[in-house]
Parts: sequence; C-alpha cells; structure tokens
Amino acid sequence: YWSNVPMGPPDAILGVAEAFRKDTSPKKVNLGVGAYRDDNNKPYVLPSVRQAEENIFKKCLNHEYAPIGGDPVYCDLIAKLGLGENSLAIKEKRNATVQSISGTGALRLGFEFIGKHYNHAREIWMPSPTWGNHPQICNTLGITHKKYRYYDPNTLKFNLKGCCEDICSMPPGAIILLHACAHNPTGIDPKPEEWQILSEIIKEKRLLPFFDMAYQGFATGSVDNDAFAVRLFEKHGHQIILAQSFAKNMGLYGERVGGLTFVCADQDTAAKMMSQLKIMIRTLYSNPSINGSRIVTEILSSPELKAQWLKDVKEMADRIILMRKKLREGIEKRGSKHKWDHITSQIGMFCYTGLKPDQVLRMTKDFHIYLTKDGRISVAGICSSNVEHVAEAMHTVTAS
Ligand code: PLP
Ligand code: TYF
Repeated sequence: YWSNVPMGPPDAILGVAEAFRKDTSPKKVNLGVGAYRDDNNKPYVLPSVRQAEENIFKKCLNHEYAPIGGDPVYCDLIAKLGLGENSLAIKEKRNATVQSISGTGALRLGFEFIGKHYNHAREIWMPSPTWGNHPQICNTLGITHKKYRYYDPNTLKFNLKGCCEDICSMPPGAIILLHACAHNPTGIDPKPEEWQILSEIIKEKRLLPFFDMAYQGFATGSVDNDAFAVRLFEKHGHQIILAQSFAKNMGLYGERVGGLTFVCADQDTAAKMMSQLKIMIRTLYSNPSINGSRIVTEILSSPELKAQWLKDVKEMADRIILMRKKLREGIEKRGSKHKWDHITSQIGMFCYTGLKPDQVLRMTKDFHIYLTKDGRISVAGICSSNVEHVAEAMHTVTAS
C-alpha cells in the first residue's frame, strides 16, 4: 500500500535534539530547541505550577470532556492576561477566545480559519526570518505566505525602514504576522516607539495584525511589558488575532495548552466567530485536553499563585540575561576581534549569533555543541557549568 511514501526530512529544530541525543561526549551541549533549563541544565518545573498541581489533585476532579472551545473561565483568564485587565474588547465582549493545542495549535486553527472564512486579501506576510513552522503551516493549508523585511544582517538590528516599505507594498486587507515579543529566531523586537509607527501604518493600509505570543514574560521578565504591542494595537482599534502559548512562560511544554483570540468589531460578530471556531475544532480534535488548562486556571485565578508565577517567570528571564552576560564576557576575555554586544542586547530565549553555517558545523563537530544551521542558540540551554565551553567554542570558530 504505502510504497509511494517517501522519507521526509527531520524537523529543522527538533532534528538537532535528535543528533544531540546520539552524541556520547560528556561535553555535549544542546542549544537547539527553545526549552528552558535551570542552572544545573535540568528541565524546570515552576514552583507556582507544582503548587497548582497539588491544589488540583486535592480537589479530586473528574475527567469529563471540556467544552469544544475549552473552559470559558480559562478562556476569560488568558484573554485578560494577553489583552490586559482593561481591554475594551473584553469589556465589550467583542473577543472570541478558545483554548488551543498550545501555540502551534492556535496558529494552525487561526490560519485554517483565515483560509475558510477570510474574504479579503488572503495572504499572510511573515517577518524575515521567522519561526520555521509559520510558513510550513501555511503550506499545509495552501495559504499564500510572503516575507517582509525584519532583521537587518548588516546592522544586526530591526530594519524599521525596510519593514515599513514592505508594509506599504501589501494589498489592503492582507494579514501581517507579528511576533508579540522575544522574536524567534533573532531575539530582536521593535522598540515601543517603533511599534507605534507599525501600528499606524498597518492601520492606514487596513492590514489585519496576527500576533504570535509564545514568550509572554520571557523578553523582559514582565508579562505586562511583553504584552505592550498586543495591547497597543488593540487600543488603536485593530481587530487583532492573538495566538498564545503557555509552553514557555509556565514551563508547560508537553501539556499543549494555549489560546486563540479574535478581537471583533462587535459582540454579535464575536458570537458568530465563536460558533464557527467550534465547528472547526470539532473536526480537528473535538475538544481540548483538560490538565494543562486546569493548571493555568489555578494559577491565574489565585492572587497568591499568580504572584508566585510572575516571580518564577522573572527568575527564568533573569537567568537567561545573566548567561548572555557571561557568554559575552567569556568570548571577549579570550581576545575576540569581533563585536559581541548583540548577545546581551537581544532578548528572550534566543541569541542570533551571526555564526555562519560552516562555523555552526565546527561548533558541533569539534565542540559537541548543537544549534540550528542559522546560527541561533537557545541561551536557556547555557548554564554556569557549560558557559566557558560555549564561549571557547564560539571564539575559536570565529577566530580564523
Ligand atoms: N510561535 C513561536 C514563535 C515559537 O517559537 C513557538 C515555539 O515555542 C510557538 C509559536 C509554539 O510553540 P508551542 O506549540 O509549543 O506552544
Ligand atoms: O523554536 C523553538 O526552538 C521552539 C520549540 O517543531 C519548537 O519554538 C521548535 C520546533 C518545533 C516545535 C517547537
């Protein structure tokens, strides 16, 4: 039957993890996948999450199906976390929010919804570069995707001018995908005043902004700061789409818990959108899982647990910032002739090192350090005991 099926290539990011697992060297370091590690290089369960799990266990809850769109209490809490307590859209009940299968599921559902129901310029513009799964999901769904300029490899900064020029070339009604914070892979976000400009021209061009927020809290350590762009756009009257994930900021990677929100023009439209989202979910996975959303609900609905969680997020963000500093110092003290200030100026989980493909190859071959071909490293994989090894490797492969 299946002799026609060809072997597919491994995932560009998860494939790196596979290669890492096969390496038997004690020196090996995995800087491929963006998953937080503590300073002992171990996966980290947030204290707030542990507490929430204990609370939930004691409640002796059953395992009935969730509603198709997820628990409405959960949906309300996460919409507020993203859009803010003072969101006008939420007050006016103009948001259609459903639980999703983490951030990827939110993107998939959002893009599929666009493919079926969006009757304006049905093309999604993505920053160059972007997370590899963004174009892949579009390809799967047969939705047109295009690139806009975002990262300037010469200045290693956000290319505001190029980005604005490209926005001006987009047809009215086109969808513009924006990373809400902690841009993956570059670690470079627009500054607040740049977001302001983007919001204005996106409005003028009547584009539809789709925010992917996979790292709320990871950029600055504050979930409110990191939601700046999302909230600014909503305040400016954009009918934003928002994909949320709790994989990173609650360390709930494998729980697959997230959300998708459409901010609509009025309550009536939001109700219709909700009905169609449910119809779409019904044929995809029927209804979402309940464990992850219970943990998120427990945390966000308890002032004490929420305060603990905000502390936990800040602690993770701060450890990453410290590792950036140590890595940069480690390379500089070895007498590198290159500039490394981008290691500390970039934010979020990743550092876009600027390493070329042959240098990446040497990092892996000579130093057993695993990273993606584009030179991105997950700073969350660096810790006190391996930072000197990583610095030595980065200096050596860039020295000649
Ligand atoms: N969007 C971006 C930019 C990401 O980096 C990720 C990966 O973490 C996701 C979305 C979604 O991840 P998940 O499906 O694990 O929530
Ligand atoms: O970019 C990353 O490393 C994270 C994790 O198929 C990830 O977004 C990577 C690839 C993938 C799923 C998650």
